[in-house]
Amino acid sequence: RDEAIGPGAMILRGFAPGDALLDGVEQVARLSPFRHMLTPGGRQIGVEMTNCGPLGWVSDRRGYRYEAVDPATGSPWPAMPTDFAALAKAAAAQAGFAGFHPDACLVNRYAPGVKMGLHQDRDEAGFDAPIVSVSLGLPATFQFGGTDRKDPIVRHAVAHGDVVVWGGPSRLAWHGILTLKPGEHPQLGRCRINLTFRQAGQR
Ligand code: MD5
Ligand code: FE
Repeated sequence: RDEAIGPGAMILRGFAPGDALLDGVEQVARLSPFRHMLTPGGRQIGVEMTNCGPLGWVSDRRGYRYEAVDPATGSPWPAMPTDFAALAKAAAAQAGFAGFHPDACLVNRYAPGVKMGLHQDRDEAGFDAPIVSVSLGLPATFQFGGTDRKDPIVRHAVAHGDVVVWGGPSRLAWHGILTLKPGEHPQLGRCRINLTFRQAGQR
């Protein structure tokens, strides 16, 4: 069931108890609602975002960074639900990365028609720890390249409950999500949610 997709990168199909995580998403979003952030260039990001845990990823005209306080509420981000953290640690361990302690969980929400363009994740204080990504709701297609922008891109389908772990040489790989296709998920309706766990702060 586990599928290596690159050096240090692995898809764990159905590893997450998808339905059981939806309560946590709802509780996080009640305290720190989903919102469209602005790029440094002043454009709205199509994916709606919120965070939980000690640090949250934010973007505005001043740039991309991690913050302990939600700029929309003025309060700390909601606590990371204990089952979120346990799942992320178990997935990292299963992929060969023991000792993963996420301090940030970015929650991305995609409506049909929304995509995330190719990028690298470089806003964290270090790149030794892996990133753990949990897909919920509508299926999507990951684009996964190499560490060089010109490396070939391969596509992988990800569905409700799939977990992907990106570590080692794949930690700085270029990646993105193709435009979400229309559809209706039994639990989540017309959306896809992705939980992205990171060690973002200084260790
Ligand atoms: C998503 N989110 O489905 C993806 C899942 C993000 C983001 O990309 O930055 O919020 S995380 C996929 C990922 C993370 C780190 C490295 C790699 C993929 N990779 O090497 O391909 O909303
Ligand atoms: Fe990313």
